[in-house]
Amino acid sequence: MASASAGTVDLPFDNGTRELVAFPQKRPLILLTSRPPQLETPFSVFNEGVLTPNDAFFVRYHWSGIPTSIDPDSYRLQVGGKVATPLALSLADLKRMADPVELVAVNQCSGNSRGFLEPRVNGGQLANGAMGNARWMGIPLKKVLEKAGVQPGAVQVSFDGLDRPPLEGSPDFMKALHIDHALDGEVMLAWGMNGADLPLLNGYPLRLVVPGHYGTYWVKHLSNIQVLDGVFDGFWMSAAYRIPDNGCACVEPGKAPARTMPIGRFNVRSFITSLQTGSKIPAGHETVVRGIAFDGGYGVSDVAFSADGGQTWSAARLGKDLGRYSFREWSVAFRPSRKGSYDLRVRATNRIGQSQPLNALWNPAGYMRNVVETTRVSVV
Ligand SMILES: Nc1nc2c(c(=O)[nH]1)N[C@H]1C(S)=C(S)[C@@H](COP(=O)(O)O)O[C@H]1N2
Ligand SMILES: [Mo]
Repeated sequence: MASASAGTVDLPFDNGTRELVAFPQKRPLILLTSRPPQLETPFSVFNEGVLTPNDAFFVRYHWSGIPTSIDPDSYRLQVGGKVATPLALSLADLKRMADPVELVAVNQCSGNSRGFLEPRVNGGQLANGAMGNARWMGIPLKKVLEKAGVQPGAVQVSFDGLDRPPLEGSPDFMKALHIDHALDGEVMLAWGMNGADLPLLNGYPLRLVVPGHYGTYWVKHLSNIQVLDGVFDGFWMSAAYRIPDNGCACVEPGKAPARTMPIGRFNVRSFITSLQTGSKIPAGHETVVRGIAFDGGYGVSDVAFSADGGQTWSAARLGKDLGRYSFREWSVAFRPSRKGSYDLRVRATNRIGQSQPLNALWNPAGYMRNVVETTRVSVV
């Protein structure tokens, strides 16, 4: 499926050398695995604009049995279980069922940034590129569930896509949401991404968009929705994608959590995008430092910037508000007089006061990393 390598990049952790490879509809991206395709966005893309272009958007799959072509005319979305009327909907049915809605929202893998964990943990050794921000177009999931008629006693809704495990007996990738969440009017069935059809590798022709929630719930090539009268117990809910059930989703490094729960909303993160570790900037001149921040949907209220490794902080200016699920751009003017090395840090806070830890938290699966990042630059 992939074309030839377009060079390599070195991610800043041990064994971080990766090939850049172009898959269909994608520019060369950082290759984690090729079967199934798992591709990370080069971090420089996040400085190109607040929306992540479709051809640069990361790709994550669990099983190699992914669809390689889908006929939009014969595609159907099945809706069944505890409903009054089971449905089999074509794309045309979905597109005329309700007025389309658009939402700018971040999709981020639970294991984004896992490669930076110390001690290291199993799983895809990702840097910070398993995230992206797009303008999604579709209809609220609620409209489809209402059309099917959810029956009393519904507890959860499960979602399955067209991909399959390569071996019988391996658990099909399926996810579930509580019925109230599924009916909240925000969870979307999306066919559009940044004004175009979804790329095949991002879930063509239809995917779930679960604003503010980790990418694991954003089921691609969505083909089957079942309303359930109990808690879905499939592997990818009951065993995988679980976090320590405590306030920090963290444990002492190397320890196992006492209790776990399904992963949920994003925590708060922020990044400098205009400079990277090793960048050189001139002394005695103003450099505008820029970046992005986001959270699980309360909205970023403040971004603080430090040029002295976190001893003193000043407020960054927030950019245009594209909605509480979007990346929020920020910028700050930095005029260093002293030459030498500077540790630049950014720390975002959201509207309910959640922020980022100064020291990295740890859990066995390497989920939800959101430490305050440090970018070490030289002033010359
Ligand atoms: N059908 C299907 N949907 C899926 C997955 C999958 O393996 N199969 N992986 C999920 C995970 S873990 C993530 S992080 C997101 C990634 O979305 P993307 O590949 O469009 O970036 O897809 C989700 N949806
Ligand atoms: Mo993920």
